[in-house]
Amino acid sequence: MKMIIAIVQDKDSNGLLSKLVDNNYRATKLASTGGFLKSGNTTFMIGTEDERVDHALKIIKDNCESRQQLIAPVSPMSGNADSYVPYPVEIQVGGAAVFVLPIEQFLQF
Ligand code: 2BA
Repeated sequence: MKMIIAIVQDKDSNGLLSKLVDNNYRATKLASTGGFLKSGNTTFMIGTEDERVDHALKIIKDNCESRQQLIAPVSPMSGNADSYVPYPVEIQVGGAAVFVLPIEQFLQF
């Protein structure tokens, strides 16, 4: 068994959850915050059999878009003036950051 941890953008989360459930995956959706942008994203925990991992990864890939996002300039008063960038910078976020972990035991009581 494996645990898939997928960090996705909030905009993709409801569509992805529906697709996972439609395909008989069990998933838990958590509200999370990205360390870099310090804005909300969504983390999925999906426990599944080894042979179903590739299909789950395809569903994630097909349902999570990569998007450009603008980072607003941060006031030099709130940080290091040396790293101050006075204009918005565009970065690419997502589609999904995914980890696949081995599971030693899965128990339900
Ligand atoms: P954030 O940490 O808010 O990062 C958002 C986006 O900012 C990243 O998109 C990346 O394009 C950029 N970014 C992050 N750290 C950077 C840095 N040190 N320098 C320059 N640009 C940087 P993604 O790579 O698609 O990541 C989206 C979200 O996935 C991240 O949100 C974070 O919540 C999670 N994530 C990505 N890689 C991770 C990892 N290795 N461990 C844990 N969480 C991760």
